[in-house]
Amino acid sequence: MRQSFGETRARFRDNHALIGADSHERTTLPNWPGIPVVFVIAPQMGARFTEFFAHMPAGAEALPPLPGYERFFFVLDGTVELTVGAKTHSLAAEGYAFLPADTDHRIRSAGEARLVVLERRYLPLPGAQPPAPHVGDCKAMTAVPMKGDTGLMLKKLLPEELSFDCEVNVMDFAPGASLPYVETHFMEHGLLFLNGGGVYRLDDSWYPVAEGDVIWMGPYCPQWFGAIGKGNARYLIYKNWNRDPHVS
Ligand code: UGY
Ligand code: MN
Repeated sequence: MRQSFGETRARFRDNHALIGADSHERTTLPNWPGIPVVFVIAPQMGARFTEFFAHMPAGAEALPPLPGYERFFFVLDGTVELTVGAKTHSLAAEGYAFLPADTDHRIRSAGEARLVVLERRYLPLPGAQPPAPHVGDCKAMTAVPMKGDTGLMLKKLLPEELSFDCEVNVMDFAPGASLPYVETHFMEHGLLFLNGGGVYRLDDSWYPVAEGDVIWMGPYCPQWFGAIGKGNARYLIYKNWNRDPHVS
């Protein structure tokens, strides 16, 4: 995207950040060999997780994250093959997978593919088994109204089990729909706009937002969204949950 006079919509504040594709900076990682990655959320900004885009060229292969870290990825473009143990899954756009910490796996791209990846250090629950790997297809899932509002439909991509220390959802707003109130909570969010846009309130600022934008919401960042436009606005949103705030 062309820019003039050094302008950007990117914002970085104490309790939130907004990063659009126009300010992406590609970098490299040892476990994503030959694969440009763009970190949009990282501990350096105060987050307790990472969110990044992986631009996989044809024939690339990604390795697992650091020991103790779990990984979620969602296919934005192209198709990848995920191998976990003896099983290989083919994941096309909107396919996704959760790999528990210390799960050996490989992600291969036959052609070009683009992923969004979330990673965090797993917080085990004493007495509970860690979660199992989980693979799904967002396109094939049935959405349910959020808090009774049929203008705001929700897909929960991960099983609702206490062994999971985070959730990843897709929220789909009809034109004109909004969050019912300004949320303020200790949990963090990493959010990617998949389609459409609107106005996002973060703390005391209101931002125009659109497809491709990423938002970090830190603990207690007041948050609200209203969809504007003729089409639906849809976002993928991570949240830490199922853990006491003393440890999460
Ligand atoms: O689950 C959530 O906290 C979600 N409703 N937050 C958000 O969309 N900003
Ligand atoms: Mn929230």
